[in-house]
Amino acid sequence: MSYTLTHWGAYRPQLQGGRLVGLLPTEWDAAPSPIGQSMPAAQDAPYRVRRPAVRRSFLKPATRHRSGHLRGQEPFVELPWDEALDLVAQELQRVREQHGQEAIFGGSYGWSSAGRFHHAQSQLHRFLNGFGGYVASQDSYSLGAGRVLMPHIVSPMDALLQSHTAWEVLEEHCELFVAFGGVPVRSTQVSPGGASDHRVGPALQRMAAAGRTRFVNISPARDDLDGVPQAEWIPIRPGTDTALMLALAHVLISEQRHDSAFLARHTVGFEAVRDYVLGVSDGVPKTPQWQAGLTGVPADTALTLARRMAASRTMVNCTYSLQRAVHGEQPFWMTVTLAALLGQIGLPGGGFGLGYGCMNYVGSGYGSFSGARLPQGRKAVSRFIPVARIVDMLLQPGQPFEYNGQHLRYPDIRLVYWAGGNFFHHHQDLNRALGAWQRPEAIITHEPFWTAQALRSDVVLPATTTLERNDIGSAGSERFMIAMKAAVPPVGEARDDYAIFSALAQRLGFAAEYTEGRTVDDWLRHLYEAARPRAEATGVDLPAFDAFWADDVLELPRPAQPIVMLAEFRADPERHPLPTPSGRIELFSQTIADFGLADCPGHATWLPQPPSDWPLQLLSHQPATRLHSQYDGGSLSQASKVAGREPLTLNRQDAQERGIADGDVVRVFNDLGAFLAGAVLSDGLLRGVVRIATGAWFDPLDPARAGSLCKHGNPNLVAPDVGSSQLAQGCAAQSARVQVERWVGEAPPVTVFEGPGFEARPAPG
Ligand SMILES: Nc1nc2c(c(=O)[nH]1)N[C@H]1C(S)=C(S)[C@@H](COP(=O)(O)OP(=O)(O)OC[C@H]3O[C@@H](n4cnc5c(=O)[nH]c(N)nc54)[C@H](O)[C@@H]3O)O[C@H]1N2
Ligand SMILES: Nc1nc2c(c(=O)[nH]1)N[C@H]1C(S)=C(S)[C@@H](COP(=O)(O)OP(=O)(O)OC[C@H]3O[C@@H](n4cnc5c(=O)[nH]c(N)nc54)[C@H](O)[C@@H]3O)O[C@H]1N2
Ligand SMILES: [Mo]
Repeated sequence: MSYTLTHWGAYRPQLQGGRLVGLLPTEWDAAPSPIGQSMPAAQDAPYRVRRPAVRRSFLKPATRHRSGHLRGQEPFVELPWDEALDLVAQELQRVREQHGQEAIFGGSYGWSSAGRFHHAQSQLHRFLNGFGGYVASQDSYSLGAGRVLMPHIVSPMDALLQSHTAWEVLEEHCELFVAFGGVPVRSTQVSPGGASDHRVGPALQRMAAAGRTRFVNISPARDDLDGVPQAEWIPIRPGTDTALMLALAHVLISEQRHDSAFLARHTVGFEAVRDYVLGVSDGVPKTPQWQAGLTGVPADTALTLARRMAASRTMVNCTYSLQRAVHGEQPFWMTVTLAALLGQIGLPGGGFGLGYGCMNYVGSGYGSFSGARLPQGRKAVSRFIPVARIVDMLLQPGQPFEYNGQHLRYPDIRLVYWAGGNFFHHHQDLNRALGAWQRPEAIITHEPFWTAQALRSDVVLPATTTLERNDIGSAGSERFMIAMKAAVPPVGEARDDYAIFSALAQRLGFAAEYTEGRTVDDWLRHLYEAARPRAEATGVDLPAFDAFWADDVLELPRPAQPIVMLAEFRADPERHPLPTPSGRIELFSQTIADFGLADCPGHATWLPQPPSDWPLQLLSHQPATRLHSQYDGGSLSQASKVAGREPLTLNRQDAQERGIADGDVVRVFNDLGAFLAGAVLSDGLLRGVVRIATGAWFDPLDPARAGSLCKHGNPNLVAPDVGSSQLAQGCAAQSARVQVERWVGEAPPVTVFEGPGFEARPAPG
């Protein structure tokens, strides 16, 4: 029996008469993800891309570069592979000759699929580097603010995430788990590269049963700690957590409950923080009373919580979601500051977490060794943008912007090449994005499915899914490596990204460099063997490739010592300094202060959300029934829809005031745009907050009309396209304010899963 690996888990493909009929959970996974159920039917659904396709006006040389405004409104013409590849190669060459390498945007953000070799972004970046370079993107939508902030104050984000204290250590030692944003088990279904053994749900269950750890869920939503039924819920207004944390700090400092010895030896900048918290520097003491008006958390609750935190072995966790907002740097910085005041960083069960409940691998207890990886070639172009600033880039070529203390300018992009992402899923303010998307002269996308992005591309090349190809499945801090074996043949004329880029490299004269003369199976062997010495250096003894491939599954060893984050630094900060300028935790960062940014000063600071007249805060959380937009058409996601649309949770009273009942179609809107959704009424969501999962495929009522509403429930119609701050420029999707009303009359049906219109090829001449 062979296996496959997805971001949401390992499965055993089940075939009947050569057809994929199911994905069975593996024997070792105590909490397999149901998302796999969605995959078999999607394999050959109507929204599968079967053949290379070109947008009608792009096929005609006369209108090719003057029809960007028609993207998403025109039928496609299917072409034989050779002709589609000739067209793409010709466009790449033309843009390079006329505008240079810096006119090619290959940022191509997105999760694509598990599997180290067929990782679409890696293939694209290797290809474009071989071609002479491209403008890249930096950081992620997930952790834009965190990735830029954390190296200044503790260490790079990846190193931190891989060294989160193991759940088993928390089980034994943690007395109080204070969870900003909760620890939603639904998000821990995934790990980038493949959550091969789901550990968080079971760990929470054991902790709930043992009763040794008290859990406090500080979130607008009760279900953010649904893994622990007895968890205490402190509802909080979104975007205000920093104020509560500052008040907790106020109690600790004013009652002398802070750990002066830890602060003196392991941190810099305590004095600046103390003066700010006590109000010495700005005249505003950050008391429990002060925060109550901002957060909605009663002063007493804050006071008691601070004392409990000081008296217990306490883990302070903050989910990524808090930093995906305007001023998103602050909750992360303040989480670290608060944990430093408690002085338990580096102790088992204490300190801080910046991602428990965000991914399966965070706190898994496995080492960071991530196995095989495809070399991406030499970077010939150094130009980049912070990933979430793509629309600014397309709309404002040549304009200056700030990023991490650098004064940069946007390049002038003529060709956009994408493989493995869905821009019309992940980007904010889609109406503005649609305008920007008209600008490039050519947009090329590889996709297995007719996503909103594929529908708005000029050339769409059909990519295989993981089920249709061999690969090596492995991810950092995960338990298993998987020999992923093709279960079914490619659908239609789909090819894997490697085959597509190889054929293009052939046309463009660098095939030998790109392929190094290897077939896919040669590459798998090569990449695996190249990983063995790296594995050995981290104490992991990998068997030879043939043994791995024959065995299907390889279990990686757990480190001899359970992982406790920053334990060495705690024990001896002189011998194990942090990679910050001071070698210590920077509660005050001179570097950041010297950038002189009003929206990110030199220490954690209360900065309110931008003012707004829209009455409700819209949170867009990660979906339980899919990964982002992937498999939204699948059975699991479809079964979760309400009135045929993405469910929107409203507080019962907010709904009743608006005459909205359970199951109604509602319109969610602000000055940026609007979408329809299916109402779900709840007592477990704070008043003034509405919440919808991301990932409903963008489905405008009238694609030809600017500002058309989305019939299906994509929250990015109303989420603002602004940076978290001038420091990080991270995605700030959570800072959305809206109104909601009941939709009267017949609601338009969702049609996005029907795929595009096709047209026969025009007769020559
Ligand atoms: N409003 C709002 N927006 C958000 C967020 C939010 O909280 N709120 N969260 C943000 C976050 S954290 C993230 S990470 C992003 C996610 O945004 P994305 O990563 O762009 O979303 P996915 O739906 O995973 O898109 C991956 C695409 O790759 C395709 N694909 C899969 N395998 C292959 C392959 O082998 N080859 C090729 N060529 N294609 C493949 C899939 O079909 C899919 O369309 O969204 C962000 N957007
Ligand atoms: N099943 C599934 N799991 C996933 C993903 C997926 O698509 N599907 N995506 C993965 C990816 S790419 C990422 S980056 C991670 C993201 O992990 P997160 O960003 O942590 O996930 P979210 O669901 O956006 O947010 C978690 C909760 O935070 C709460 N929250 C939002 N804003 C605030 C706030 O201001 N204050 C407080 N206290 N709480 C707030 C919301 O109620 C929300 O339910 O999830 C990963 N996990
Ligand atoms: Mo993400």
